[in-house]
Amino acid sequence: QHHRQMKRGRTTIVHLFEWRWVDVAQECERYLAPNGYGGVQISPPSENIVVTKPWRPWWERYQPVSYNLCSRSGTEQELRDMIARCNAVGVYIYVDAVINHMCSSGGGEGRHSTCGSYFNAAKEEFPSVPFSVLDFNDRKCKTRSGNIENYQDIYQVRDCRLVGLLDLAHRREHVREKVAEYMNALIDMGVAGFRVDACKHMWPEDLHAIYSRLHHLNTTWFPAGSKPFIYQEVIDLGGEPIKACEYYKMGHVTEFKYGARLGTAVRKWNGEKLSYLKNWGEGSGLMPSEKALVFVDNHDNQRGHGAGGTSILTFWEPRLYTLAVGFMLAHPYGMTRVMSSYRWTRQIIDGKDQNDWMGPPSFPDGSTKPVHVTPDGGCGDGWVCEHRWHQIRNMVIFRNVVNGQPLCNWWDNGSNQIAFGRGNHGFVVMNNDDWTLDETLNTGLASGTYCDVISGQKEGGRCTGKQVTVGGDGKAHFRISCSDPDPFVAIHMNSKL
Ligand code: LAG
Ligand code: CA
Repeated sequence: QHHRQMKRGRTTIVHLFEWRWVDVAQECERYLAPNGYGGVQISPPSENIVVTKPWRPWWERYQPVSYNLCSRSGTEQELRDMIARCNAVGVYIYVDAVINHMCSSGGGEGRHSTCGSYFNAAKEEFPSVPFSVLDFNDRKCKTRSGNIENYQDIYQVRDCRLVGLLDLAHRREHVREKVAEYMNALIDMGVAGFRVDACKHMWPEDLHAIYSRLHHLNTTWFPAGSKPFIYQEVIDLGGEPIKACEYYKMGHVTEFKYGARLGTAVRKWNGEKLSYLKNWGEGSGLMPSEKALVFVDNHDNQRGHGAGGTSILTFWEPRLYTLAVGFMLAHPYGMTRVMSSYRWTRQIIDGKDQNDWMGPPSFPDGSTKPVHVTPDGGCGDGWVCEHRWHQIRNMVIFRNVVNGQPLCNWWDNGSNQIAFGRGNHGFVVMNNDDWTLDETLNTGLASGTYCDVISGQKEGGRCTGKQVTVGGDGKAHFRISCSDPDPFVAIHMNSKL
């Protein structure tokens, strides 16, 4: 479950958070494939509870009531069509699998679910799966409230309810079978893997038992014998007894220290500097690169949920955000995931966003709005589409071009100006100081004139941005003013004029 199922030469996943399947399908064809994106993480496709207080929050999708494939993103038929169309253009689908729990114990009784399936949360009955009271962990959980109360106790973290969500008993054969059946239905439809939600709250041995029942990928699109790529969401910032490393043998693991620390460095908090990123990676205490799924922000911590805290950078601070994403995509560490968000009316009072629950752009009936692409290639109607920002898109291409090349020619000024290369394939220079960067640096690239893909790009043999001349000795002169629209420059083999 480790092989990063991705078309050759592609490296990066984009999380199209809350997008409808019909929009994902179109985006694969019209944008992701032509621009070298390797895959899409989709929002949970399973049927979930409909929450109306608050009104249709994004997090209702983390409360399944069955494994029927209908949600605010669309129907099973639309999901199937999306998978086939994305696969056809070499962009693979990774499903957000919510398997630790069902809906909240207070979810009520009835058919207030995305395809109208009946359930009874108080009685723990989910007949469409079916799960019944026996399939939940209640007797195993020892806390008074039945909820997780103390993260220092691994038994309650795994056997009690996460924020009141009915906790599935994965030790039971029936539960393993039903969860595997759900994941296998998706594999058979053609998905390439899973982001497994809330893995900290499940026992590694139970996850192993479930993963070992998974089918090989669909041979319409993948070589026979291919295994799904699995990346497990485990929030390990240190300080708790459950460690990310418990999950390495089963797949990749989300590296939450990445965004928290990178945000701190780019913000220059706690005396951090970009030059301190010289040993970024295992050397600075991150998990092994070949296990790490990395991201600057995710759907939780961009709005104060999950983990990471206030250092996390998001689209709300575009200049610093772009710099952080640029660093991530230029640096060889980890498997990279780009976030693609929607805007909401953020209202922070005493450090907490009162509207952190708000769902995607939607119509009054609660259905999700289509993603509208504007003439300039951006997105409208509240969709942010960070993955279409030219700097981010061009750095995804950069990462593909330099894939497999080692980090080299590191330079820094001891402060917040840094530069590094990737073999003889690409080079980046970043200036996060409050003064101009004006340096001649060894790029490792062949001599010639290159087009900076941050201020512009190569178009029809011409450069729409800054040009960089690399001499026969591999050296080039860079000048980045701290008031430039973006404080960094990136050049690569394919941006040579
Ligand atoms: C995750 N990873 O481990 C997801 O990334 C995260 O988005 C999920 O929480 C969580 N695990 C459970 O799948 C989200 C929200 C929570 C929300 C939960 C269930 O961050 O805030 O809880 O989904 O919808 C909500 C309310 C809670 C309430 C709970 C049960 O916010 O106050 O206790 O529902 O009613
Ligand atoms: Ca659990």
